[in-house]
Amino acid sequence: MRFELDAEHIATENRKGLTALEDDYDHLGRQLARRGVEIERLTERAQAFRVSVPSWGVGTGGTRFARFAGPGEPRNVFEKVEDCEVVWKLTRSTPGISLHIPWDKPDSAAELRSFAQTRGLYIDSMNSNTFQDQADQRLSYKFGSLSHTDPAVRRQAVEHNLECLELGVKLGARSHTVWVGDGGNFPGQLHTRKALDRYLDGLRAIYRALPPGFRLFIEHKLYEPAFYSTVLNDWGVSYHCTRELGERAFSLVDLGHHAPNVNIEMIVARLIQFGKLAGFHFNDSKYGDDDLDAGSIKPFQLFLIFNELVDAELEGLPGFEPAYMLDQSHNVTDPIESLMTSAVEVVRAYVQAHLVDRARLAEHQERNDALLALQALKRAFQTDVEPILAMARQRAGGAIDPVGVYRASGYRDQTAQKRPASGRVRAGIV
Ligand code: RM4
Ligand code: MN
Ligand code: MN
Repeated sequence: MRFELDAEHIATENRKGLTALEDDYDHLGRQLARRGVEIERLTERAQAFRVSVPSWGVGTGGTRFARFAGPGEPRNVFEKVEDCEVVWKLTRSTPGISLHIPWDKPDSAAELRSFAQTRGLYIDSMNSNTFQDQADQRLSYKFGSLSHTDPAVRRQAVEHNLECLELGVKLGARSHTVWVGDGGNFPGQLHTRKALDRYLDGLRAIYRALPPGFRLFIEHKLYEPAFYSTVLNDWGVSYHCTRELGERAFSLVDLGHHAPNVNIEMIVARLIQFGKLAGFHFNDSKYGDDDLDAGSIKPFQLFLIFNELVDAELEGLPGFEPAYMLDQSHNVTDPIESLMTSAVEVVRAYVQAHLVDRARLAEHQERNDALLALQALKRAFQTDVEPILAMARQRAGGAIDPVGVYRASGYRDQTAQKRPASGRVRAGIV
């Protein structure tokens, strides 16, 4: 029998915290009213916010040293969807799922699609994988895929992407993300310009096959798995490529794919300005592509990114339609708990960014008052919006305390029993 984390359990747990929440919510409401902000408008926005969950995020990750399997890991895409459902039920922000092919390739697309649908979920985005060799694969990606020197390898990589698109249509997805591991480990290994030309040619073939209504996202990354150089190394190259491709190609920003100290909010603002921002893979990092939970290291950066996004949203910039997704990997936490935590942090940054007094900020900017301009941002960032987030979740049928309710449900113990072989199955993480 399927173990359900049911509405009854959530409601029972919520009752324990509801009085305190209402009290905090009323108090915050009065505070915000003094600032001319109506709390209900923010709660509505929090409730409407959506961020997609990566199927590969519900499994345990691993480093290049080791992988420590967690109990009850999903063994196939259907079990991954079950875990995504838990994240959705408790946070009420994550109905979309991002799939990785071939890790998540179903025998029947129709079956997977309806499996998700009956749970209130949908397949949002496809991701191709040409950074690993699969057991049945003819040619190796050891020295690259779309940019490989051998045209036969390039063709194989393109074909894999076309297969993802075909499957994506059947699953009802709306975007396709291409991230490649192509690059060089040593100076001289790759001809820098020729490699990019070959990569772009491959992308053109994928772009030409893009189904109606689909958007193509490309994802830059400065290093790893290649340690000296990558073919799509930064947002500038990414921007160039999306322009070369056409109006349905966009640059995706994974927060872990930049050098330390890079001003990512500036990159976001520029891509918005140039009409080429695809959206995000949210996560956090101290050094590189650490794939830690969103907001765990640099919450102020996350807020500043949302400050740019909300600014564009409020201005109603034409074509501004960012796809929000999480992309993280968990080594020491329960993946479901980490994904819920990240989803909450992303909504938090979004709501805080809506608290920025933009008229004031504009005045400070006009007068070159750097101090008060920063204060305008800090005031929004330092507002504790937790009661808004919790109220939004609770009203939508989610949990006031997602991690607490999840732990009390016993879901992990149940899946550990139900999925005994899971420890041996690779969840598929890079
Ligand atoms: C990469 C990149 C991609 C993701 C893989 C698993 O570093 O972030 O988005 O698909 O990892
Ligand atoms: Mn990513
Ligand atoms: Mn990454």
